[in-house]
Amino acid sequence: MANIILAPGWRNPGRDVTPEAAYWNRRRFLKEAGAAAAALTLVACGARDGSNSDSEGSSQRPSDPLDTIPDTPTRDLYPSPANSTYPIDRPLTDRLVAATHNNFYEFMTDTSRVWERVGPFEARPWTIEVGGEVERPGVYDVADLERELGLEERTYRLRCVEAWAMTVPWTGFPLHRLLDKVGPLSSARYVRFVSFHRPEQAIGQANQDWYPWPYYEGLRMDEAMHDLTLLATGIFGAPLPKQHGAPVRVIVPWKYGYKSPKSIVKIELVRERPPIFWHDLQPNEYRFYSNVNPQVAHPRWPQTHEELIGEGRRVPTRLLNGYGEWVAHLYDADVLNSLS
Ligand SMILES: Nc1nc2c(c(=O)[nH]1)N[C@H]1C(S)=C(S)[C@@H](COP(=O)(O)O)O[C@H]1N2
Ligand SMILES: [Mo]
Repeated sequence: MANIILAPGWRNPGRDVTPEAAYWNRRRFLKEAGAAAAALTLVACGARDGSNSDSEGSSQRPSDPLDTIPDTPTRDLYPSPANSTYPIDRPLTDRLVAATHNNFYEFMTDTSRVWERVGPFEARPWTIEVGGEVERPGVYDVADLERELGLEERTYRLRCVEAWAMTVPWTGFPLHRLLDKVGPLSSARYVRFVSFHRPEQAIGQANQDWYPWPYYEGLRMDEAMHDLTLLATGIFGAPLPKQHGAPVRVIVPWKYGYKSPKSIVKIELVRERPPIFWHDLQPNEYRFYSNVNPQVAHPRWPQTHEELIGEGRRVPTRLLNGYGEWVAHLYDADVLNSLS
């Protein structure tokens, strides 16, 4: 990734935040614009076969942001009983606001339009491969895991490094239940997550080929085993809409949002600290730990405040996103007070 030119002034059309990808230089930007135009042309050609020809040119464009929930064999498990161990001090974000403000670069960098692009993505049925330093590696069907491990609802704050935040009820189970099931070996020190790679179903993977797809993330073993860390399969009492990471994603509420990878296909327990997608792209902006910390400014976004999406209200950022009572003991001052 040589020749990266920071373009702090560049903004997504119509957006009031600078996206994580603002390191694009003009050539890359033009490349995407060109590829997007080419893709539209292709789809527009398809439309001649009689499929609908709306302005997006896609016959698979959802008509509604909540029309993106895949057919789910475990629909009867939703809504699930609420677990209120972790109290919340903010009103819930509006469900439609959350479903139309998404970071999911596999589809599009414009957060307001991700939902329009997820139509072709086949999010069910779905399996996760769990392997590495475990006693019982295997390929697990998400629907089987939902039934076996038990679903519950937890309302968490989620804080994006772009300084916006939301408060939403996730449905899922703590990741430690799955890790206990597969039996971590004592050699397991970190957990590595990998998202899907399907350029034929995810237009952002097809036309932004400079990203090192698939998306990958990681946690330290104690972070992964912490009760706050969820594998989420639902939101607002229903299975996840595709733009939120259907059918299963990680949620780590005390870290910046990019530490919560969507639509994961692989969980691997490893000995060494795994590389992470955003750090590999911009090492001085994204670090492995990425704990929410108002005192540690990101090079492009001061982190002292955050905007509550849908409300437009700005509130002070809280250390560890307000979860310090439960996770501060995991870190020494070095980790907390550096960009990490
Ligand atoms: N696979 C994948 N996971 C991802 C992302 C992404 O682009 N791809 N974006 C991350 C970022 S930056 C944020 S803030 C959250 C946003 O989750 P939401 O769209 O459900 O609010 O997803 C995270 N998980
Ligand atoms: Mo984010």
